[in-house]
Amino acid sequence: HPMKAAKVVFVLGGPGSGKGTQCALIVEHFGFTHLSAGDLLRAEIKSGSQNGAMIQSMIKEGKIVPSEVTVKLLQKAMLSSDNDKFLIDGFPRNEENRSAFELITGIRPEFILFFECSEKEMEKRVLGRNEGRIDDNIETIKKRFKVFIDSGLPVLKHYDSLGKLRKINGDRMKEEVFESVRPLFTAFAK
Ligand code: UP5
Ligand code: MG
Repeated sequence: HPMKAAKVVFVLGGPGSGKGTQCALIVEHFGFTHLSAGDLLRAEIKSGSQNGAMIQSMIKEGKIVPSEVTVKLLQKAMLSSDNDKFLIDGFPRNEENRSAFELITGIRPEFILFFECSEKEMEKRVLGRNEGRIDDNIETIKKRFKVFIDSGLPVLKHYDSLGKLRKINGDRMKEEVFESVRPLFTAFAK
């Protein structure tokens, strides 16, 4: 386990809850490296990889890509970085993701940052984003909400039972949300 010394924070929340937006602010203020599992998977599709077609169809359906694919991408990104502080955004999405990551990397997260946001607000944000994502349409969004409830909530429950869950009200303006996030990271300031 060559990465065992790395400091990892998992950043979780429903689709459009503001994970990517808040990660950018944490990077800027606290020098973490941001690894969005979704971005890594989308880059893998673009790269013309063997798995590209499979990943694309899973994302289009709002389904969770097999752990071995995602964990490998995260591991590769961590090993090729010279930083030792990582925000892992949008992963783990189910209990199987969680146990595969722990087993393969030996890493236990410092804590879990969880953005709580209403479906009404998340839907508005995702539909308003306009970045051409194949999953940003109302049918796929409904599926993403359901997968988040069915598969994502058990992960949050697990970390809550370990005292590692940090719940943030994500329903506010991004600057206000960040003021709640900031104190959680002051211990990691450079
Ligand atoms: N915005 C952000 N904050 C705002 C605020 N406070 N007020 C008003 N607007 C705000 O934000 C979304 C939009 O809202 C943006 O336009 C932003 O400006 C605005 P963003 O920060 O992008 O939210 P985020 O939570 O990152 O939303 P995202 O859509 O990326 O979340 P998902 O979890 O749905 O997407 P992700 O890329 O993580 O995963 C996509 C798919 O990949 C999954 O559905 C799944 O199929 C697959 N996947 C896996 O299979 N495994 C993985 O491990 C990861 C992904
Ligand atoms: Mg995102």
